Amino acid sequence: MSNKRVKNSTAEWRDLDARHHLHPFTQHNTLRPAGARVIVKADGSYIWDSEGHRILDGMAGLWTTNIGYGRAELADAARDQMLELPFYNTFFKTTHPPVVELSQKLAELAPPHINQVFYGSSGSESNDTAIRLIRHYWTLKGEPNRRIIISRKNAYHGSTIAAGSMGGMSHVHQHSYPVYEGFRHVMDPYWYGEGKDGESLEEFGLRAAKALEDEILAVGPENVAAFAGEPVQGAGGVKIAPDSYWPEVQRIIDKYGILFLADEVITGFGRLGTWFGSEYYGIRPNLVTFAKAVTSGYLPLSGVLIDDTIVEALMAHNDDFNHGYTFSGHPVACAVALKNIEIMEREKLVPRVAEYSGPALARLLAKFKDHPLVGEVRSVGMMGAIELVADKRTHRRFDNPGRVGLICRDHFFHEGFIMRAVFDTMVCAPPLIWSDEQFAEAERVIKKALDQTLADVAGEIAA
Ligand code: PXG
Repeated sequence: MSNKRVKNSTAEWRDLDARHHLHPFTQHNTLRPAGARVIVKADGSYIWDSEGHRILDGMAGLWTTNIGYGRAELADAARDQMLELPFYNTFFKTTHPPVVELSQKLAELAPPHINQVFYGSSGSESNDTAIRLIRHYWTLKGEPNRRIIISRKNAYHGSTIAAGSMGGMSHVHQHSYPVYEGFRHVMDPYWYGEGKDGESLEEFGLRAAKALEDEILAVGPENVAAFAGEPVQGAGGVKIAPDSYWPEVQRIIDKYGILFLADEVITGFGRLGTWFGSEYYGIRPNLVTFAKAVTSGYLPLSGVLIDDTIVEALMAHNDDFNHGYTFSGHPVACAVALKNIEIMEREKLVPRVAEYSGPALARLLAKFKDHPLVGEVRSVGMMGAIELVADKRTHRRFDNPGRVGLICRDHFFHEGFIMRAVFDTMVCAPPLIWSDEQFAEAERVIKKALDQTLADVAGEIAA
């Protein structure tokens, strides 16, 4: 690979970055003196920094590069489309071949009752679209009081004010007070953190689902528009619901006749070993939001898959749905998405997760469950987590949540591996292309980094 961007200018890039670039979700007064890491190139499952370190990417960029880096076919698809039609809008009764072809393809991959797509460029935008569409639907149906959307604590649905309000992270709400009204947050199905002594996984799953029904009854079913949830909470810490949870949630949704929004920004496009996480869990959402891996991150693209019930309501009225983005259905992003999906199909990456990589990730994580720092390991498909705790027996956390996670994350990085710290839970979501070589490399690095972290905090661990 060419190394053309790696010069001896790391210090200069860091300096310019500190002076001119504000980063997302960052404490700038600590980043500035330390300096940002400069990532200069990537290939396959690896990234390289400006000092020449090769790093195994256990996070697929940010839950995104499912087919891995360095795919020339995607660059060719983008180049060809840029020369043919780099941009045209889809507003005023116009369309173009890439958006039509991608929509047809997505309708084919989505569950049978879903046949239409509305596009944006980010997951946040797609959730904003879904929120507006849900409320518009109920207005069209003559039930305008149905405004409340119930989601879950620790959910991440994006950073725009509406998507951030629907999300359940208090530190996201902090900056946008007052958060939009009309959202309620119920407990997330997080057994390791919320399960009671003696409560089985199955019982806990039913209790977590009941929190939804309790909230519906508390606010009045006639006021509830929808339930929104990620099939597996990603940014919240790879929280995987017990088997009893989703069927019960679906039953409650059906009982009260509310809409169901599945946020598949992370679980879409193969991460769980099915095209969508809804298929994995056997749930029937009315709306599915997607982003990230639809293009494997090579270009920004997102959307909402919308079921026939909602489309029929739109078709039955003359009202406009006054919503859209300049880049809704951007032709180059759509062309890249089509090529990305073609590659996933050709290389059978989705069944590969079900048959090979998902089980391999589970085996890898299981090797660390007896480590003195580790409270629990869990995974589904190519999403995994290692919980770091001060006391394995009682699940007691370390003081100052997040501190030990960052220590561990830095050890990972120095060993040439990226896992993300969600407070003290280390999470991973590797590209779907990992082979035995990457799993073996990850095993060596995780062992080393966990041991180094243990040495740093040994005095805080329960005997
Ligand atoms: N929904 C889900 C489930 C997400 O994970 C979004 C919506 C918003 O997508 P955009 O494209 O607007 O960022 C996301 C994004 C992290 C992290 O630290 C996760 C996300 C974004 C940034 C950081 O894990 N997920």
